[in-house]
Amino acid sequence: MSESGLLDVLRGDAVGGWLQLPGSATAEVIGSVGFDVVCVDTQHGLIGPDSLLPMLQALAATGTPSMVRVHWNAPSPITEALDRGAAGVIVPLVNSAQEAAAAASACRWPPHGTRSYGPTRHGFMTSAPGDPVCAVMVESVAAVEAVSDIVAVDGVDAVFVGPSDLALSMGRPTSAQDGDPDYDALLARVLEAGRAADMPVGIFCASAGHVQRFRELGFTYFFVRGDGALLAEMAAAELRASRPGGAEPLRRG
Ligand code: 3PY
Ligand code: MG
Repeated sequence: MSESGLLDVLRGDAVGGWLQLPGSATAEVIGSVGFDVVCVDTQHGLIGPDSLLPMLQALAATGTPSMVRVHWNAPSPITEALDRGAAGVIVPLVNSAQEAAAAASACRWPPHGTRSYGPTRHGFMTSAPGDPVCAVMVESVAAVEAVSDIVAVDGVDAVFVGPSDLALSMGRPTSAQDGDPDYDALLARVLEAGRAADMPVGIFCASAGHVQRFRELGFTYFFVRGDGALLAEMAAAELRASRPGGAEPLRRG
C-alpha cells in the first residue's frame, strides 16, 4: 500500500493493532488478524532498533500497512523507522508548531525536509518513494492550546491523541478519559482543529469500549491495546475458565 493509501485508511474509521513485544512472530500474528494498520511502539514498547526491521518485514509479508511510534521527536529515530520500511511514524509529545515542523522535516527529503537519502532495503525505497505519513501526538494541555497551529504545519498529515498523558497533563487521573467533561472539552478542540484542516484524528484506546466512545466523539482512527496486554488478558481468562469453579487466578509478578 502506498503512503497516501495509508492516509486514506486513517481517515476512514480505521482500527489498528499495536505491538509492544519484540519479535517478528507476534508482528506476524497481529498483522494477520485483519487490522487496518499495525503500529510498532518503540516509545513504551520493549522493542529496540534491531528488533524493528524483522517486525516491519513480517508486517509487510501480511500486507498490513505499518507505522512506528518513535521514542522521541528527533531525526534519528524517525530516520531509523522510515529507512527500515515503516509507511508512517507516530511522533510523541509534540507540543508546538515548531516541534511539529521538526517532526515533519525529519520525515521528508529535501527540498521539503531534512531527511537524508539512503536506500538500503532492497527494492523498498526505490519502488515506493511516496511520502511517509507523519502523525504527531497531541497529549498535553500545551499541545491542545497549540493544536490549530500544529495542524497548519506543512508536512504534518495526521494527529494522534495520547489519552493518558493528556489526562496527567491536566492534573487528572488517567480515568479522565472515561468521560470527564473538562477532558472531553479538550478532545473537542483537537477534533475541531483536525476537521478544519481536513486531517485524520486518531486516539489510543485502552478498551473496545473506548473505541466506541471515541468514535462517537468523531475520531477517525483508533489503535487498540498492545499485544502484551491482550496476551495477559486472554491467558488469565483461559486460566480462570480452566480452574475448578472458574476461580480467579492468583497473579504472580
Ligand atoms: C498515552 O495515552 O499517553 C499514549 O501515549 C498512548 O499510547
Ligand atoms: Mg503518551
